[in-house]
Amino acid sequence: MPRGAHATGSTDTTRILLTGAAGRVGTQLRPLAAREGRTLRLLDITTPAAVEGSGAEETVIASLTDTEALLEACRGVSAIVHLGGQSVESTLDDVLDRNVRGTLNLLEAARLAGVPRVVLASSAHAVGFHQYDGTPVAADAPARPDTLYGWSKAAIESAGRLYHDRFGMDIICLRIGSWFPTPNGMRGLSTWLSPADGHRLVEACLSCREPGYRIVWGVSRNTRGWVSLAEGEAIGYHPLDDAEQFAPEVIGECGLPDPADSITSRLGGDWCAIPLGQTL
Ligand code: 15L
Repeated sequence: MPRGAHATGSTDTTRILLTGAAGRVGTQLRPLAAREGRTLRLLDITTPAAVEGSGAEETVIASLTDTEALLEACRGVSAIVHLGGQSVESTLDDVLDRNVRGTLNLLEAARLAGVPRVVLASSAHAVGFHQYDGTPVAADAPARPDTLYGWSKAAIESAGRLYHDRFGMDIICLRIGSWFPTPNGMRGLSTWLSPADGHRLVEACLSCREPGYRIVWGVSRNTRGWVSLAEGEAIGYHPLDDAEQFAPEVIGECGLPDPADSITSRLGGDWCAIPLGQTL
């Protein structure tokens, strides 16, 4: 095992650090991840709102740039679910500070505090330029970012690889499609991750034995899906939801895509054509 390594195989989920806990996905996850005997330590730059159904929680108000606060926040947790940072396209400074530096700061704090497992929220936009051609896109398809944001997510994945290879930490990167209560438009029929499946995925990441470093897709079992579910199934993620139930409504609203428009079958959709580095 590499120098400074932590033991792998941890399945203790009694105290979990959740970064970005006040954000959209963090807020959806909190009540789902609540369980007897588990405390969620919530970290964000703003106070997370009270959420019905959430369980035992502790709050840390801190930025991903505050290395001392991150180290304190990492002490005594058995795993980290890292959702924090920039979640849409923005300036180079924003994605560098909030995603690249922020994630490296967190990984270093996790290493110093002896946290054996970190789940990193990556994104479909890290591979947004891949085109679906009828064969499911593998979870570890090479990075093909569609934006600076997508590039920063690819950098996060590689930062995770560094911390796994150097220190033996378990690092699971989630290429999250579209985590929303319902599919967000036509592309969402292929990329949707229901909150319930998002929760199933996080629990699989927390409880699987000795994952090492891996990348898995964060999508539901969508009839029109573009990506491979095999890598997720290998760690016990068995999605149950399918965006197809929303298809009539979505197609009614958006109309069918133009098959001649190649953007519509790229994983990143119209993010492949938005101005680079402009805040959405
Ligand atoms: C993402 O990575 C974003 O964080 C989220 O806001 C959605 O835009 C999602 O991708 C998506 O592509 O639907």
